[in-house]
Amino acid sequence: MSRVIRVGGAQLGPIQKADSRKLAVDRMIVLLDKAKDQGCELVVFPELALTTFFPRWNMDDQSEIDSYFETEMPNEACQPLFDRAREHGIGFSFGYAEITEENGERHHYNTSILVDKAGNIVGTYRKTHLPGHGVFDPERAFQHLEKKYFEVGNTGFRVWRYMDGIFGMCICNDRRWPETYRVMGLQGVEMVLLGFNTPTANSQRSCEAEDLRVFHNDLSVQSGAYQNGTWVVAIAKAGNEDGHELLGDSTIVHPSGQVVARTTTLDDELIVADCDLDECNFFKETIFDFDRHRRIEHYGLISQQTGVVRPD
Ligand code: CDV
Repeated sequence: MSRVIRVGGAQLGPIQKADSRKLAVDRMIVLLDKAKDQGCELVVFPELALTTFFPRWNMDDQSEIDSYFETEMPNEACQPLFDRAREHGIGFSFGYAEITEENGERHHYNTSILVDKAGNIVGTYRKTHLPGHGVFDPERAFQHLEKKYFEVGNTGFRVWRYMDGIFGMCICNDRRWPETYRVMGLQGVEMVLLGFNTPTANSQRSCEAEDLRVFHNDLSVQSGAYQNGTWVVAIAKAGNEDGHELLGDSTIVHPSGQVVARTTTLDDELIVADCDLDECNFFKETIFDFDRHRRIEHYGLISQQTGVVRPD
C-alpha cells in the first residue's frame, strides 16, 4: 500500500494588528482551495495563524492580551475553515493562541492542532520552548514577550497515528532544539508539522544578517529531519507586520535532510510536495536505527540538567 501523501505548505503573508480573524480565515480558505486544486490531502499553516504576532507588543491589560486568544476551537471565526476542509476532504494543522480551563483555572498556551479529513481535532500540541522574555526589555530593538503571555505547554511531544503514518507537531522555536525531534523520533515520527513566526532581525544583535537567520532556520529543520529520518513541514508567517519583518522560506524537508519545496515570496503562498512516508524507513533502519546505535548510558545529562555546568 502506497503511503505517499501530497502535502501543501500554506505560508501566510503578514497579518496586521488591525486585521480581523475573518480576514485571516478567508485567506486560509483561499490557500485551502488552491491545495484542493493541486490534489493535496494535508495542509499545514503557520504558528499563530489567526492574528498578528502579538508578543512583539508589550501589553498589561489582560482583556487586551486575551483578545488575541481563542477560548474554543473551532469557534465561530474558524468554523468556515473546518467546513471547507471537510468538504474538500483535506486534513490540516494550524497554530493559535489558546485559553483553556483546567481544574477551574484559566491557562494561556501557544497551541497547534491536527485536524482529520472529517474536521475532527485529533491532536493538540502546546509550545514547549517559549523564546524571549517575561517582562518589557528596553534594551531590545523590539519585544518578544512569549514568556509573558504564554505558559510552557503541558502536552509534551506526542505523536499521532494519522493518514497511514505517524505525525507530530512542534512550534517555531521548538524547531531549534534537537530534543524536540528526538522525543518524537523515539516514537517513530514520520512527519513533523510546524509553523513559525521568525523576525528577520535579531532584537539583541543588530549586526546579525537575515541570511544567517534563514541559514539557522534551514539548519534546524534539515538536521531534525535527517537525524530522525522524518519529513518536516516548516511553514512561516512572513512579511511586514506593522513595520516588523518576518522571514519566509517555508520548506518541506525530506528525511534525507534535503529541501524538496521552498516558498519564494513573503506573501500567502502554497508549496506542494508528494511525501512518501516509506522514504523514512531507510534512515530509520540504517544510520539512525536508534535501537542498534543509541548509547543512552552516556546521555543522562540531557534530562538531568538544563544549564551548562563547567568543570572546576
Ligand atoms: N515565534 C518564535 O518562537 N520565534 C523565535 C524567535 C524569537 C527566534 C524563533 O525561534 O524563530
